[in-house]
Parts: sequence; structure tokens; C-alpha cells
Amino acid sequence: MARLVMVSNRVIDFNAAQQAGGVGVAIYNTLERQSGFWFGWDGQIEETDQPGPKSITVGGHTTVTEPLTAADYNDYYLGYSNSVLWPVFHNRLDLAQFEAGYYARYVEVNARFARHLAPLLKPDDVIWIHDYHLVPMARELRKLGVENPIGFFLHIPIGPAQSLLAIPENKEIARALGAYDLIGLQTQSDVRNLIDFLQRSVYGRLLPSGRIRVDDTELDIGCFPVGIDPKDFAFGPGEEEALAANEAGDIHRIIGIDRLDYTKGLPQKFKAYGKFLEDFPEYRRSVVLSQFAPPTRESVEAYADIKAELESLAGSINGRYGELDWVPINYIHRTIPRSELRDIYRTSRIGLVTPLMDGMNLVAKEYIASQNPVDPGVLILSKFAGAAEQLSDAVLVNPYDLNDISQGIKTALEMSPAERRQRYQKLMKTVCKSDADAWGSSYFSALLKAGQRRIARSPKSPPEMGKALERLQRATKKNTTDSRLSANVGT
Ligand code: GDG
Repeated sequence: MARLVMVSNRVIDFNAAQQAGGVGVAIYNTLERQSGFWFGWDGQIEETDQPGPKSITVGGHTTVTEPLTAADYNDYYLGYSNSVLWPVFHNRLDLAQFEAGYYARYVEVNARFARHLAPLLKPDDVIWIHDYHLVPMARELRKLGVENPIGFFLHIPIGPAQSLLAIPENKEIARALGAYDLIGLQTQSDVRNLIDFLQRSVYGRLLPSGRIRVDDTELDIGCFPVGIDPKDFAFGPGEEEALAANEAGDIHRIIGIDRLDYTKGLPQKFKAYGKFLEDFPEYRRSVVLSQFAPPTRESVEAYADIKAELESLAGSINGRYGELDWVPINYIHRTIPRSELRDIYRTSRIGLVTPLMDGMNLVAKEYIASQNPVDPGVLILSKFAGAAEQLSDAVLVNPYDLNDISQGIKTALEMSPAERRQRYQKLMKTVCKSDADAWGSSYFSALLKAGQRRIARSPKSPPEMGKALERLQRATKKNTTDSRLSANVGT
């Protein structure tokens, strides 16, 4: 059976991965169902000229990891990945540090990962690479003669082609993307933007088959919205009652949980909440905004700025509207244990998720999955989160328009129980249908097919490739069955 080789920038210990949230949980869930291993950076920084991979198997799960040097961490991770690609893909050209010269080491680290991964591969392994840190990795693997199917999934959004074209190395990035068999994206809008970028950067051609030709390679691009496992947020018998005893009386909690990142629209959220308190004074004392914003990438300058801005905004709103016995904003700059998330979501009347741009946003899905079906809360969701393409029954708002967010909060607070239940049922159906299993199995199945098509066309070593093709065909059949099964769960 084909092994699935997951590659991501950061590999999390299998025992801790379920606690991590986001990309870590998505990869963990997929590897739970499919044999294989997880390859990438172990999160350590070590000064060694020859960092080599370490393989660890715990409870049947294997991770193969290696450290980065301090220079790698600075140029590849903080530099090109998080100070060039992250801002540009989120359409923040003003924050991109193009001139810093990070690109050479970005490619170098990808080439080293490829050199260390290639000897571990078997002929029928399927390689699935995640996220913007690792765009060049397929190209580097192909240079080493790796012919296996290689797919890429981008967890972040793709801004307009115009923004991506501003990257000085945009042609190299476009050609590196062209080395994959399949590129998976979160939304249809991302698919359109990527095709536009490939056409304008390297004259990519959209073929009648729907595939894209870049130089002499053809690739598939598809939309595979990432999901959660709703069971992680479900309530068992008796748990509800225990929780009810802890609820905060007559005060409605509005919950926000976002990494402290400039893409998450936190200053706008705080300002909109201040506007809500100003415009609708009758709601003062009956609401509280609890915003958790765990720290992230603190050594990148743009992240330090936002921290200071939020502290000042929270202070001024609390100073202006607060009373001796009522604090309008609880702002908590810490990570909370994952085991507490479900109860916090459940006891919050509103989930306020207003990123300026976001690949998907799993917090929106987690909030819905945690609600009490009899008395659910209301999700207020940014139109510019990938999740909005699927969760159209949320109260959708423009995160740049403070008035729209403020009105959205009022609408949510005044919504009748019947309308809340109706919206919740539709949203929950989508969250369950498009869950983590459906994401992993539909992507894997599409990747096998894309790899199969390339191998069938390949002039290289017919006997060996023929055998690999047979194995892939068998695996595709099996996997399509798995994917149909998992797509039915929870619908
Ligand atoms: C990328 C894309 C895309 C947050 N605070 C705490 C905590 N979290 C967990 C949440 C959730 C996860 O982190 C965050 O998920 P997001 O989807 O918002 O996003 P990113 O980390 O930015 O990741 C994003 C995602 O990839 C998946 O494809 O949706 O658009 O940017 O699971 O619950 N977990 C704990 N404590 C916290 O304080 N335990």
C-alpha cells in the first residue's frame, strides 16, 4: 500500500500534535488514517554544519525531523517565509521585506530537506508537502530524480496576482509551484488567483482539461477546504449541566481566539467593539469581549507593533467605558490549553472571527462544533476568511468596516432563538460534511490521480514506472472507497 509522506515546516511530537490546533492537527488526523511518516523541522535551533534527520517511532507513528541553524531560522523561517511570503500572500505588500536577501537560504534549506528526504523514499510513496515555507521542495526532489507523486497544500490565502508579481523572485516561485502534480488550496478564489499568477508570471497555459501547463510540466490545481474533527468539540451526557453552573450570569460573552497576527484584524475588532459600546449604550454591562491572542513570531518586527497597539486599545476602551464592577474587554495574551477551548466556545453567545484575510480559519468551525444545538450562539465571520465561502449562514461582515462589525454584534445579540438554531443547523452540517477526514482523503485521492497521469505520460524507465503505476492504481481505488466512506460520516 502506498505510504503517505507528510512534509511540513514544523513537525510536532505525535503525543502533542492533537493539542496544537491548526495545521498540526490537520496533518495528525490524516496520518492517523494512512500509514506513512511526517518529515520536517523539529523546532530546535542547533549550530551544526551538517544537521541530519532523526527518526522516532512512538505508538506506530514515525516522525523524521532535523534542526535548523540560527542562520536558517533567521533567513528561511523568520525571513523569506514570514517576512516575504506570509505578508505578500495575505496582500500586505507594505510589510514585506523584499530587500533583505533571504531567498538564497530559503532555497538552500529546501534543497537540504530534499537531500535528506530522498533516500528515505520508496517507489510508491506519495509525498504531500504543506505550506509556504516549502514551495521549492518538489523542484529540489525532482532534481534528485524523485518521480513519486508530489502534492502541495497551501494553508494560507493567495492574494491577487498583482501582489505576488511584486516578489522579486516571482518567476522562480511560479516555476517551483509548477513542479508539483497537484496544488491544493482552501477556496475557489485562491484557485482563480493562483491560475492568474501563473499565467502572468511564467506564461502558464490553462489547458482544456482544466490543468495548467508551466514550461514542460502540467499540474492540477484544486480547492480542498480544510476541516476539523467535530467530535473533538462534542459534548457527552452530563457535561452540559456541569458547564451551565459556571456560566457568567446575565452577561453575554463575545469570544475571540486568534494568534496575535496582523492578518487577524484584531485592532479593527477592538475598535469596532468600542464603537458598538458607544453607539448602543443600552448593551454596556451586558456584554464582555474575551479576546485570547497567544503570542507568535515575536521576533518579527510587525508582530511587536501589533502587540503594543492592542494593549493600548484594550486599555483605552476599558478606561473609557469600564465600571468598578464591569470590564468591557478581557484581553489575554497567552496560550490556553486546548482542553479548555470547547467549554469557552460553548459558553460564549457570540464567536467574533474577523480576520482581514485568512486561508480558512478553523476557530470559526470549532466555535460552531462546540455549540449547544438547543441554544446555540451566533458566529460573526469576516467575508475575507476562507471559511466564509463555506459558512455563508454566519453573520458575514466586512472586517475593515467598524460600523458593519458593530451592527453585526447587535444583530447577533438580538437574534431570535429560532433563527439561531436554524443558522446553527446549516453551519453544523457543513462543518461535519467538510471535516478533517474528508479533507485528507479527498486530497490524497486527487493527488494519486494527478501523479498517475504524469507517470503514464512519462518517457522514463518504463518497467519500473509501469509497476509504480499499477500500485498507484490499486491504491487510488482503495483510497476512493475510503474517501466516500469518510465523506458520509457526520452528514
Ligand atoms: C493556517 C492558516 C488555516 C488558537 N489559540 C489557541 C489555540 N488556537 C488554535 C485554534 C485553531 C488554531 O489554533 C488556529 O487555526 P487557524 O485556522 O485560525 O489558523 P493558523 O494557525 O493561522 O493557520 C489558516 C489553517 O492554517 C489550517 O489550514 O485555517 O487560515 O493561516 O485550531 O483552536 N489553541 C490552544 N490555545 C490557544 O490559545 N490550545
